[in-house]
Amino acid sequence: MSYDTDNIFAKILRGEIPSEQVFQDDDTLVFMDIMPRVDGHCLVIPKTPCRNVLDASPAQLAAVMATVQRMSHTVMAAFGATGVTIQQFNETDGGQEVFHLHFHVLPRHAGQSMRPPG
Ligand code: IU
Repeated sequence: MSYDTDNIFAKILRGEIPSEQVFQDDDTLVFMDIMPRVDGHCLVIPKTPCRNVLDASPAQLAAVMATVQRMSHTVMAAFGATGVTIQQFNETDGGQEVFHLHFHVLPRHAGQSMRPPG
């Protein structure tokens, strides 16, 4: 499958549409999900084009996962969470809606249910 340079996260990376950015390094960007399923729900993406895990290089996966781990600690501390859910979807039939690789990082609390998508 190909990479669509007009996907919404590519536009965020180019600064063409706004996002609430909370962290970046040379290889990755983190911003808050616009439809958060829990408080503190953020998304970690690579800065380079990549459709999803099926399309990712080992270097992209390594960079993104390092940031996922870092942000897991950050949002757990920031939101007083006692756990973290990490979600990731691939292709339409796998639940993917935006076709630029991203990991959801969701800080969690005891007994807390997640709001449904959208
Ligand atoms: P996916 O199923 O993991 O591909 O869902 C995409 C996510 O991107 C979903 O949680 C949206 O709320 C989120 N999102 C966003 O944060 N900013 C946007 O402009 C758009 C979607 I469009």
